[in-house]
Amino acid sequence: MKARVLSGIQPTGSPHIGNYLGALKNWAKIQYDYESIYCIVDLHAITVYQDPAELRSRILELAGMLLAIGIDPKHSSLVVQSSIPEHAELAWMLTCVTPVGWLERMTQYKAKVEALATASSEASIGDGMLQYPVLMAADILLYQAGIVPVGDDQRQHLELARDIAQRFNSLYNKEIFVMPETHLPTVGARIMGLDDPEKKMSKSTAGAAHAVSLLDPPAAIRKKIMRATTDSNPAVDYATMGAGVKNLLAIHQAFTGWDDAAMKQHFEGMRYGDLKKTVAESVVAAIEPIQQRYAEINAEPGYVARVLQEGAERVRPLARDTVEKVKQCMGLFTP
Ligand code: AQP
Repeated sequence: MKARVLSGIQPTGSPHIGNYLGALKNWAKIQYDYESIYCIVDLHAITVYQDPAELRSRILELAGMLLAIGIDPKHSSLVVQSSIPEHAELAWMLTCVTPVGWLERMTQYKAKVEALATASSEASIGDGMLQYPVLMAADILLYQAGIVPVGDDQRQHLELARDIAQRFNSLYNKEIFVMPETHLPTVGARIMGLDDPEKKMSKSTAGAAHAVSLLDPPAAIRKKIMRATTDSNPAVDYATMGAGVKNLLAIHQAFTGWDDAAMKQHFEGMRYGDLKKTVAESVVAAIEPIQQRYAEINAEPGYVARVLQEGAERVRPLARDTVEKVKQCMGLFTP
């Protein structure tokens, strides 16, 4: 039997090259080696207010994009999280065994709270934001996924999922949950914002020059990369280069697959204008075929919705089975 893989992405905006290089590209690559479940995590998205009409259309846009980057519905189950109620059901049961201190220590929670507190009133920080990693643990443990391919930024959440699984198993003295492992790509694991290379590229970060979306037309991609923040040097110097230049090189390397020696030989001493042009062309070349497939997928009415329905039907029995086991284990009512 193949090991089971699970990963998720939030429909919080157009997927960007950070999502692609840190996660999605790898999803498409490994799907044939595992039994894969890829989840559009809309319940996670609503931990921050989302305009309902936009959220609805982004879910379908993201599903189409996942198919366009190569997720093959014959091999992978593509699922919208809220279409399987067991995600929320298991999350509640796990919440009850998770010490609140574990959640308060999560760096992503602290960063999001800080960003929201300065942007608006503190009242907009919902409890869902604190519970976010418990819901993520539920996503993983619901399907007994052994492998969870995520970007480097999600590593802490994955460790928490393991801690929760371990705590549950030992509290109830039963091996209910499979221990999930991480699976990280080596290059491009963390892509930073083009406008601020100290912060990771994010779908929901405002700013026209922050992220390259997988749906950006070539002219917009070139423009954004030409405006990327570098440093006060005129040209690439591997000994002293700052975070912005490192980020551009990481993007190029992840898209082309060049090794470190080839990268250094090509870019050492190159002026920043030329560096940016080279990177922009490698990004455009990689994204154009994805955009073509996206257009083809959307030209077939009802196709994306059908894939999502089939995905949900395939995984529902797994989800039901885990929730029944957990309910029995905890002494909950199981008629
Ligand atoms: N900048 C990044 N570099 C590498 N990987 C990244 N991922 C996200 N940003 C980067 C990976 O993409 C997958 C899906 O991400 P997500 O939508 O679940 O959540 P996120 O990490 O919060 O992504 P964003 O783009 O930053 O979204 P918002 O703005 O909504 O918070 C994950 O595997 C993640 O590691």
